[in-house]
Amino acid sequence: MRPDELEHLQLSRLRETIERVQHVPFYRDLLAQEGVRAEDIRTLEDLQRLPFTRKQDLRDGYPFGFFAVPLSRVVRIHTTSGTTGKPTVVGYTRGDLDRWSDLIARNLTMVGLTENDVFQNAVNMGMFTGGLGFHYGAEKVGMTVLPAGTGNTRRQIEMIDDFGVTAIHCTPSYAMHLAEVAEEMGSDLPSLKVGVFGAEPWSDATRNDLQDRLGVTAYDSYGLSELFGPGVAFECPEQDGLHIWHDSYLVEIIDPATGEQLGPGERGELVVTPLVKEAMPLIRYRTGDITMLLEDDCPCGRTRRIARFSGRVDDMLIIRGINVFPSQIEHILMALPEVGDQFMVYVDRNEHHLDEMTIHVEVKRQYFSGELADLARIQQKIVRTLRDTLELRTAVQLVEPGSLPRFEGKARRVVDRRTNV
Ligand code: DLL
Repeated sequence: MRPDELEHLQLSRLRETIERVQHVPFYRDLLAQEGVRAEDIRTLEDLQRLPFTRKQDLRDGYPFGFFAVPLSRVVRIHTTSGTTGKPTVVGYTRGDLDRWSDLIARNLTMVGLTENDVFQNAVNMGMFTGGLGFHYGAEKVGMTVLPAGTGNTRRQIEMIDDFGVTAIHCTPSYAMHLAEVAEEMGSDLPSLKVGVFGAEPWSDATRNDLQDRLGVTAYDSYGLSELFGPGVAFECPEQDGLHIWHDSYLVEIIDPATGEQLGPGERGELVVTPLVKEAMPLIRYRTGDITMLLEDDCPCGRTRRIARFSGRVDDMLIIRGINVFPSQIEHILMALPEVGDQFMVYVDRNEHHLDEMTIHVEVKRQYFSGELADLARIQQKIVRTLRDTLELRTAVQLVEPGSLPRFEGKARRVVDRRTNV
């Protein structure tokens, strides 16, 4: 599309989005307060007159406060981690599902996949957007899709071998584990040629490792549930920065402290206004992810791109592809009467390349000096409660009250010891 045509399309879709958010009380009030109407948006520069939306706002609207259509038109719901107890809820109309799978299909096509490929989708198929998102995107390309899900790694390797799988989708850390198990099983996975990896940050060193060990070309895939899910940004065969579909997402990089827009080459927070979302339109959504616009156009001809992600503006952790906020852990622990004043979270990557979270928890004095059986019961209760909310298995170690570090300033309760992330 010519740049002027694209800009025209973006502007008209932005205006439509502003009309659509009028059905969401949060936006109706906010825009009225700021005195902005759809007809005031004359150029894309005017985007800066619009307010930001934060994850906290979505939390305040839990569960359906950000839906711009009646629930009868919402045909699917996904969730992702919230910052405290409740998850962030996202909804899709039938049209949304169609547009989302289209975006993923475009990405898969961009890296050369066709209906002749066999695609193993080795991520969680439940509320996580990565599973069904890629499932329908890959089906739309016409690939032969295996909804393999996670776990049972030896069986996954057998499927790759027996079914002649050519492309695999999973988190990069699970891909490392797959490589290791394949080596143990003596399989060099001759059919595999493409790896699509995302949902968590990963380095170029990990990419080289995965390409060598799995025999694939490995592509970075980025997205977040609030913007449909995966499919927001994706690498092309140049493997040098990620492309965003500008007809569907309006992109800004801002200084997270001031909210000012930054230019190419300046690192900041990615802010996205989705242009084609119906059930849950958003304006200037602050992703919390740090990247920058790259200065020059990509040799592939798709012009603009962003750098691979280099961190978060907040303290969100990604453990085995699952987002975890330290505030969630605090919220869960502090609601348990047996838990004392302090806790510490340690994150490691084990020898099988899998993430592990260990939480040291102080218990109240009366429990600590009590029966051992009681301590075991408390420990199990904490593990269970954390697992139910975070959907993640954690190791919990109970410790004596007063034994964990105390902080004078901002508490630093998370020690991330993973290297090569
Ligand atoms: O992780 C969607 C997804 C699924 C993307 C499968 C790619 C593949 P959420 O659970 O909402 O959605 O988590 C979104 O994960 O804000 C980033 O912090 C992080 N993230 C996702 N992809 C990447 C990536 C899915 N390629 C959050 N590099 C985002 C770095 C990533 N971080």
